[in-house]
Amino acid sequence: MTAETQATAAASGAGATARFRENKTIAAGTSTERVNALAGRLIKAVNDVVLEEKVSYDEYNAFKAWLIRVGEDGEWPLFLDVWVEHSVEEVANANRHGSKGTIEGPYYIPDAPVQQSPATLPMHEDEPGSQLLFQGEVKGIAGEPLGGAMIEIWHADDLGFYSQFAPGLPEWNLRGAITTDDQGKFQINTIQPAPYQIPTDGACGALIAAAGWHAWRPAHLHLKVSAPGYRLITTQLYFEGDEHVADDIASAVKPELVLVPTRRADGEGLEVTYDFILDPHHQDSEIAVDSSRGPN
Ligand code: MBD
Ligand code: FE
Repeated sequence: MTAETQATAAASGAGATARFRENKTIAAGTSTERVNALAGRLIKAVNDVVLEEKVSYDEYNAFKAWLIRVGEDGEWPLFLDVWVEHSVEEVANANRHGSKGTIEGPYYIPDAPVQQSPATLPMHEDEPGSQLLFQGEVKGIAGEPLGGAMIEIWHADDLGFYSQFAPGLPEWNLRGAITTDDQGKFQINTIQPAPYQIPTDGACGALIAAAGWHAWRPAHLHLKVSAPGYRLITTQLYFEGDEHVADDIASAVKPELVLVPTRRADGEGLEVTYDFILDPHHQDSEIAVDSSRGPN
């Protein structure tokens, strides 16, 4: 595993930046009024810090140098997803009734090979880490089982590395897209992910060290769950007893998302059960219908 230990912040940052450029569409059509309001408030917030904290030229120049380095290291996706995305997610998912969502983070890759449940994620034959059977059901908010729902799952290996962002790992290692059976049930065999430390050798790591913070996220599974006619949910699941559940650097843990694995009844390792409850799509359009009833 020497290749993996040579993973650098700049390499995974460059990968995350390239991924973002390929797949995210910038919200074209944001109105002048909205840009004025948001950019204006952001600039004012920074100026307020300068004035209230009496920021010196040395501090201002250190800040400028650091911002330049964030770009050089490709760490804008990492920086934003660790320190800002949780609030965006809170706004985006405030009106859901089903399962809790949380942040996507910088390491999602679409179009993983599709498998039907029961499935085993692609991994090395001697993949380090305890075996984990992750199982449950996908349903709608009335409890209706969603057969053929899609569960995209991705997670770090036992050393905390994500395939396609650290060198030396098979392309789809510990990544998959699993469809539920006609009862909406799924069984996914994988390994227990390890707690994850965000790269310490890049600009974000330098900030963390300079501020006396820690770089840890609790061990987590990343998921996107979807079914036709239902709202896709992006979420993560965590494990009770992990010390970083209580102080995730990315502020992305919610109590509903912390699972308690048990010894596996019919084999080695651990098993854990979680049901995903999806909101129907039409809730968004209901809002549109309601407002169309008004005088304008
Ligand atoms: C991760 O694995 C992650 O999930 C987030 C949010 C940020 C950095 C690395
Ligand atoms: Fe992650």
